[in-house]
Amino acid sequence: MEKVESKCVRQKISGLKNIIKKNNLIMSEEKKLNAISAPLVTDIYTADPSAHVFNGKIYIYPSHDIDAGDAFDDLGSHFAMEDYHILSMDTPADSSAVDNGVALHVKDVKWAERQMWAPDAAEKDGKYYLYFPAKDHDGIFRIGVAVSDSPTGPFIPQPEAIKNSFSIDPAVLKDEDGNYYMYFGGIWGGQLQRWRTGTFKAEQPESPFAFLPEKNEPALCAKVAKLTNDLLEFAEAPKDVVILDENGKPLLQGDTDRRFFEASWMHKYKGKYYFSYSTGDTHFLCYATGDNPYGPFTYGGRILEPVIGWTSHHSIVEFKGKWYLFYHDSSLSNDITHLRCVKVTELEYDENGKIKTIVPYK
Ligand code: FUB
Repeated sequence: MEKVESKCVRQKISGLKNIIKKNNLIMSEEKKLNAISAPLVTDIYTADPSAHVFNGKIYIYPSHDIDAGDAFDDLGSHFAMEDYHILSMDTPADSSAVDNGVALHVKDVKWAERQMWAPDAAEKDGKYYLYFPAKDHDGIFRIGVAVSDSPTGPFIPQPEAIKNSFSIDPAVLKDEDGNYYMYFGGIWGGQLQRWRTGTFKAEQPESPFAFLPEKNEPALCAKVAKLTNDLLEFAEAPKDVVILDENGKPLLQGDTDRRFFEASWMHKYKGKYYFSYSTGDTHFLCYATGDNPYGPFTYGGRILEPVIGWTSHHSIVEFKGKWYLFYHDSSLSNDITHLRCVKVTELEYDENGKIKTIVPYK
């Protein structure tokens, strides 16, 4: 027993050291004190905040981080989340959010086994839909949906995952014409690279780097699919969300400061579609703009410089004429990766519709 424990601790420490070395992340008190915003809840760890305004109030659909004791690795095995709590706020100016308790637990989802990662929600005709990724009983990430009469749940899961769904980080846009679109996907532990040929590559050993394109090949894209009228299934086969550079060429896999990694979000500003995402191992939140929900999108710039912690994940929402970025960092726990806290700050555009880059610590 002693041996097993010390091996686990050794693994954790060496994983942590690798992450720090690779990414040169600095966890300093100084940085924390100069943060531009404070955690919205402090009694639980929360991350990946998807914010929406329903009935004039803000609801945040985050991941609920826990320390399940798993070793750190590049597949994100230590993100062992089991349930979702929905947060609510009357206005983004509130200094804290209300935690509305457990809205859905993995033990109540027949098809899912573990790792309830970043969720999102949508509303239609007074019903609320919680979209969430989780690993099924074969260790494959799928996306599920659960339904409630209330924005805070409890949510009743569908018995099966969404047909033909895969990978992680669903984000749903309700477009002005009444259509709903889901954006999703994530590389490395999010398994997107394993689906390049259309079927899941199950070959072992499982590595976050196997099946990725070469550096000089087009980057892997997030996916988009229109949803059926009942919001429970894909109405079409998912398509690539292509991001072009300033010369109209798709971003390359080696362009790690700009290419898609995970954490899709879509919002509209002055009639344009803004697709935003995380660059993962380079820790930026970036965006690209287009004229329709499918794109292609042209790279627009950075939204958020790196936060304390490895991951960066966000949502962008308008409330009473102002725009807000909901995001997370690890300042509450000082943990490098998986014990995070959600935050909010105002987001601004310049006169040409460019998002002004936010620096999270002054
Ligand atoms: O929270 C687990 C994973 O970390 C999310 O799905 C990713 O976007 C990253 O934030």
